[in-house]
Amino acid sequence: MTPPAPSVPRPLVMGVVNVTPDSFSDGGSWFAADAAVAHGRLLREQGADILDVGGESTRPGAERPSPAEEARRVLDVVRDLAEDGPVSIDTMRAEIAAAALDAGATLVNDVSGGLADPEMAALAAERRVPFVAMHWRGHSAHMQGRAQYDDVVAEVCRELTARVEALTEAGVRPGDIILDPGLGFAKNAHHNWEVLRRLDEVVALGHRVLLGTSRKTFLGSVGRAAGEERAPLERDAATAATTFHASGHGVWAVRVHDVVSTRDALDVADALRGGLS
Ligand code: PMM
Repeated sequence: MTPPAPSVPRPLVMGVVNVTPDSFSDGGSWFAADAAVAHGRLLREQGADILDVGGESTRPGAERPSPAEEARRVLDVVRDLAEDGPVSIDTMRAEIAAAALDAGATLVNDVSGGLADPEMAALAAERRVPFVAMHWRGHSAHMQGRAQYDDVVAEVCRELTARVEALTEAGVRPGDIILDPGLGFAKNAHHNWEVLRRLDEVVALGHRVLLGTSRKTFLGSVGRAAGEERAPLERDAATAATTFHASGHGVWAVRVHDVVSTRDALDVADALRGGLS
């Protein structure tokens, strides 16, 4: 007997390729271009649908690279990886996004949702590519001080809706806008859990939703006493648990460092919901 189709489509897997010396989760591991390309190819072999290449760490307190340095980090990596599959560029700078699209990227992932660079919305409109607008309240040096909400989910949805309005006014097609609630960005652990509990409200905004929980601090502290948090590389099982949860709520894609455990979580979700036998 053929199993019934799953009730919600399976999320895509976006594999993270950080070409940075200082990302919190894997800082420095793939800083050389050839190491980053090899890592991206491995993630693709493991089942990543899209590779997200970034050259700026958003870790609290991280210093921004110059535009020239960011370009130097990411463009060769994008060019190489785009030869054999979809690549997104994780940047807040329109000039880097433009150069990465020229190098073969097909999606722009802007953690500021177009707020950090006034040129970004026009670029996304002109290039007609999918554009990830993440919920953001300022650069990493300031963001944790802005983690203040009466109702985090309502406010995230309201602020994302304002981004959708600004982007569509600039000419971005609504169908190209992908929303991301921005876990860990101007949000403490309590806020992150609340967003995860109420993901349906973000999905109900009517856009594709990308979710990034991978190896974030709140997954290091869950179930652990202060001082006994898991290190970033020990957070993949907890990340997979959040992927399992997200897969039941209509999320379009999950952005993760570890593709193997993510695929396992999605396979389990599919099997339980009748998509695999
Ligand atoms: N998180 C990070 C970087 N880029 N992009 C999107 N759309 N969503 C996220 O949650 C997100 C992101 C920070 O994580 P990293 O330093 O491990 O890449």
